[in-house]
Amino acid sequence: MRQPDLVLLHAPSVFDFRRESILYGPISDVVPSMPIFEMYPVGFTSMASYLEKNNYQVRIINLAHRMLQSDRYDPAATIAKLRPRAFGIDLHWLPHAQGALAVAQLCKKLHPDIPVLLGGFSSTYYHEELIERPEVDLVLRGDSTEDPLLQLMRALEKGLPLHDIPNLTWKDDAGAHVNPLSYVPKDLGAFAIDYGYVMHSVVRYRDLMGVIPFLGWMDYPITTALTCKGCLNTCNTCGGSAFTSRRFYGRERAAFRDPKDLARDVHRIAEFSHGPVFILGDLRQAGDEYADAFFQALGKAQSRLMVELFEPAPRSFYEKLARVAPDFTVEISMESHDDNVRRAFGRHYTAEAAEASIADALDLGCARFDVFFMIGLPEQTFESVLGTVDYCEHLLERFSRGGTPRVLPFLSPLAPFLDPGSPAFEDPERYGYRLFHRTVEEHRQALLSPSWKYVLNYETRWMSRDEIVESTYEAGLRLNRVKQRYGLLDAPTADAVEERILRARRLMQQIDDVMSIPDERRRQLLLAALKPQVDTANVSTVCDKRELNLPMGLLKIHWPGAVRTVLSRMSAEIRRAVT
Ligand code: B12
Ligand code: SF4
Repeated sequence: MRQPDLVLLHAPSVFDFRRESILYGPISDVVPSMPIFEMYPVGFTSMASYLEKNNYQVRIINLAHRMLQSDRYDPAATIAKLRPRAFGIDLHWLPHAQGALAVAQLCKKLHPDIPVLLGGFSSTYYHEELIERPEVDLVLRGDSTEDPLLQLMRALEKGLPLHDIPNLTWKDDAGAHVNPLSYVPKDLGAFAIDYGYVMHSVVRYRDLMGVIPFLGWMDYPITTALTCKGCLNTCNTCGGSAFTSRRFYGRERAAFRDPKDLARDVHRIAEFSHGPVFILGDLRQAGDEYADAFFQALGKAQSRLMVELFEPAPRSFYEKLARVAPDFTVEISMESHDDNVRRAFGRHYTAEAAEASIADALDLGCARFDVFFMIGLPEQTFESVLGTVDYCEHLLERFSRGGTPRVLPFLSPLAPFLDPGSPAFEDPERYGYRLFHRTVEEHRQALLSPSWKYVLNYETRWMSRDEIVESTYEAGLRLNRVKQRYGLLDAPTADAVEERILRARRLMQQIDDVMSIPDERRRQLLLAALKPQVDTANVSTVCDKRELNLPMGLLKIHWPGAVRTVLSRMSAEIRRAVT
């Protein structure tokens, strides 16, 4: 089998998570991943398919997923067998600071002569620190790297100089070089996510587990379709905001995909998956005309559409949505029940407006409305967090039909990190934050701490780290029972969640006690002894992750469509090779 030209590796957030005793806490309860964040960036597929179209072979290996799947899986053995022109590793989400750098070290140790490339948002923010590390040779910056990556692959293949490759930070004997961040495309037409690439690569490398986006995807194959790069809003803790993009990723203004391309993506997904399609980014961000053009191009959705709102939508939006996707679902992040906290976070609408919008959506057939709240926000106190739980109950009371709630509230902490590059990270005092870690190295070390309290990189003027943790558990306990009362959870599930929260709380206390022991060796021994209990408290701490899922039929993957997609990719590849 031909060696791939580029291998893209996705690390677990903590490389040795199978051995380390770490109480991760509810840091990933409201995303599909486990706490080691095994999901790789969706940009892996767009980079891979762009290079493939230009005759470079790319292999994605989700090491995190493979390691989760099997205790015996040895990432070093996999990497040792590979000999690409470069290894690419995402340090996109900062929670991967430890794992991504450990994988980089492993690649360097096993293949000292093969360049190690880092990319993603966090790599962009920290490129100057990263390039100083011996395990990192190259950093490709920016929110779009497909074309610079192609130029880099050509330069590596032909031994050309690296000076002219946009967005690249690199080093040679003379030291580090930072090429201009000049590639920031406004037109996203060329970067469609080629879902066929993934299926084809399963066949080519005979490796299904290595490309699966997250544990459990085969049972719940949710797929995303992307509306834009960047964002028009600035939420104060967000590292993907307009402020951050402008200041650190070179993007002056968000760029939007052609609504026809977006509609095509939704149809393509339905060819191989019976799972829901999550439209990333509010469809109305680029104006109502954008949403209208999308609905028109879509015609009728073959999949269940999940749409995201950045602010409450008017009734007319749901009317149009219901015509193309009658069983649509919606999600909105209200962050807090308190208008002042929401405003301090950077969202400028009232709870009253949100409720009016929810009422309209449900009236027009919305199958489920998910509302997300967060802990660790500016101006948010312990009492305010508990007030949010009461508000969740109010939502369930108001939006039930025939005893069945049609709204699903979620409450989780802003964790583990305040995003680098966000307004609050850049100017913590102004927003009432106090930072504990700033550099990559500080975050890398923090990730090895025994509990999520010590991993958290912040506390606020209104809540200490202890209070953030305690309010999370207390609110989790209360919301769990509220959900049971309203029939969203059956008694055994609610009991199990409560048991996990109580166990996590006890363990937190035990870990704090151990941390107060001065003798380092004894501390390590005691922490290691806690691992079996810690592992059982690590998944779905404050809510059961399965609550996120929409009900699905027995058939999850549309196999005939998947095979057709693979065959058409293979014939395109043969055609390209012949011409
Ligand atoms: C969609 C999204 C998600 C989706 C993930 C979809 C996916 N698989 O990628 C969901 C909702 C699951 C999610 C979860 C999380 N997210 Co998120 N997410 C976003 C969002 C809104 C858009 C990102 C996006 O789709 N970009 C478009 C795609 C096509 O590009 P891309 O994947 O970024 O890849 C391009 C570049 O980044 C770069 N690149 C990326 N990796 C690599 C690697 C190499 C080697 C190279 C060369 C280049 C490169 O090139 C790619 C191609 O152009 C951003 C905010 C924003 N406005 O950007 C936040 C954002 C990226 N997420 C963030 C965070 C914190 C998280 C979570 C950690 C939150 C949590 N605690 O649960 C989790 C982690 C999930 C995991 N790994 O398991 C932060 C990251 C801040 C930071 N620097 O750490 C952001 C900036 C804002 C936010 N707070 O939401 N997220
Ligand atoms: S959190 Fe706010 S700033 Fe960040 S992507 Fe969402 S809407 Fe945009």
